[in-house]
Parts: sequence; C-alpha cells; structure tokens
Amino acid sequence: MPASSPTHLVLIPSYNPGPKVLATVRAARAQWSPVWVVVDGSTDGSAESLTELARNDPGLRVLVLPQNQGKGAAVLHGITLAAQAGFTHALTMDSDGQHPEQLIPAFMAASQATPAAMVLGKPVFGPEAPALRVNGRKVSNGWANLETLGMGIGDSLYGFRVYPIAPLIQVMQGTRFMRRFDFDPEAVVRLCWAGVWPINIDAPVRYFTPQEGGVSHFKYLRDNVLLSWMHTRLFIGFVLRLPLLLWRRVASR
Ligand SMILES: Nc1nc2c(ncn2[C@@H]2O[C@H](COP(=O)(O)OP(=O)(O)O)[C@@H](O)[C@H]2O)c(=O)[nH]1
Ligand SMILES: [Mg+2]
Repeated sequence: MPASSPTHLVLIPSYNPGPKVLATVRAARAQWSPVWVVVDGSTDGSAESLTELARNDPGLRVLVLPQNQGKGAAVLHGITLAAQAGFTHALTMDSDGQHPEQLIPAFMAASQATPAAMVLGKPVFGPEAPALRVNGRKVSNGWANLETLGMGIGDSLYGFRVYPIAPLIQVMQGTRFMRRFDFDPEAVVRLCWAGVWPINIDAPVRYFTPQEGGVSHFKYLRDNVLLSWMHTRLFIGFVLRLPLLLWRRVASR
C-alpha cells in the first residue's frame, strides 16, 4: 500500500514525455497517494493514456493544459489547485523516468519533520550522465550559492524536491519569470530569499539513451541563454537584498 497524505502530494509536470511516462506515474503511485500529473499541452497522446489510467485509480489525478506553457507554469497550475484542495506541500518530479520514485517517502518524511524548509534532491550521477549536463550545472550552482550568500543549496537544477506550497505560490505571483526551464533554479533562490531554508538529500538521477526511451526537451543554446538571463536578474535581486541577507547571516550565528 502506498503511503497517503492529506497535506503532501506528488506533482508531476509532463510535456511530451516519451514512452516511460506510464511506468513513471505507476511507480510514483506505488509509493504515494495522491499523485497529480499536469499534462502541459502534450501532443503525443499521453493526456489520453494518463486520463485512462486515472479512471480506475482514485489516488491519481490528471490535469490537462490545452496549450504548452512551460514547466514552471505547469507546476504553478498544479500547486494552485492543490492549495485550494488543502495541500500544504508538493514533491515535484519529472515524468520521463529519470527521477528516483523509491525516495518519495524519505523526501516526504523529511518535509513532514521540517515543514518550513524545502527538501532538495542532490543528484548522484551514473557514468552514463552527459558531461555537458553534469558540468554545466556547476555554473548554475555557483551562482545560486552566491545569490543566497551560501544558504546551502546543494543543487539548483534538480527537479526532484519538496516545496512548501504557500511561499512558492507567493514567490511566483511576484514575478512573470520562472514559467519555463528557469523554474527550478529561480524557485530555490527566491525561496531562500523568502526565508525558506534548504535541506539536501542525495538522490540518483538516470539518463536514458533515445533507444531506452530517453527524451529531453532541454535545448542547450536556448535554455542556457534563458538560465544566463535568469542569473543576471537574480544577481541584481541579490545586490538589492544584500543587507537583509547579511543581517540574517549574522542573526543565525
Ligand atoms: N522542458 C520542458 N519540460 C516540461 C515542460 N512542461 C513540463 N515539463 C516537464 O518538466 C520535466 C523536465 O523536462 P525534461 O525535458 O525532461 O528536462 P531534462 O530532464 O532537464 O532534460 C519533465 O517532466 C517534463 O515533462 C515544458 O514546456 N518544457
Ligand atoms: Mg528529463
């Protein structure tokens, strides 16, 4: 029996996820109830197959956005409805089989023990992980730790994490960014600024070849331009908040 919670749900944003989506959602459901999937304007028939799966499973809810809006927008759609339904925390994970669904209970337990914090997955890469993705994130992590004055972000990009919903909605309502691939790093930095401290837990990440059913919508040039622009505006935000961050640093000693 999967663990079930009235406060913590699993939220899976999904955009043309490839052949692993049904197995991924089933594996998440085997660990947790409820699981919600936000189908983000997918054109691959996954909305239909997931809706069919949910028909016989009261622990699974499928929300369908008619047009693609981006990962952050899909998460915002899900957490807004989740908050209305009384949930306080959401574990986000990808729909393409890359994330360790067996760790859902441990991440939820960490969040339940410290509800004011966010619980961040710290990726443990296998030998198959592309060097470009492994090394590229070091740049984003360096910036994120500078922008938060070393509040302890283990990884800025990994989407396997538990967010407290109310501060995340508040942070997202305050900006028109964070709607696409800039969601994960901007969310951790802005939540740190809002006083939500990170807890880091190691979590393996899997990379699949296209033959194994691996799909990625990460576009190296487009998304790195998006991330560079994101860190530029976060750096400006950091400079403006420097007195607050320094004061908090001193006060926490
Ligand atoms: N890239 C992208 N992912 C989206 C979008 N909407 C939802 N997602 C989901 O966000 C997650 C991460 O996307 P993915 O392409 O796997 O990125 P990668 O794992 O970093 O290569 C997956 O679960 C996607 O299905 C979108 O518009 N673009
Ligand atoms: Mg992926």
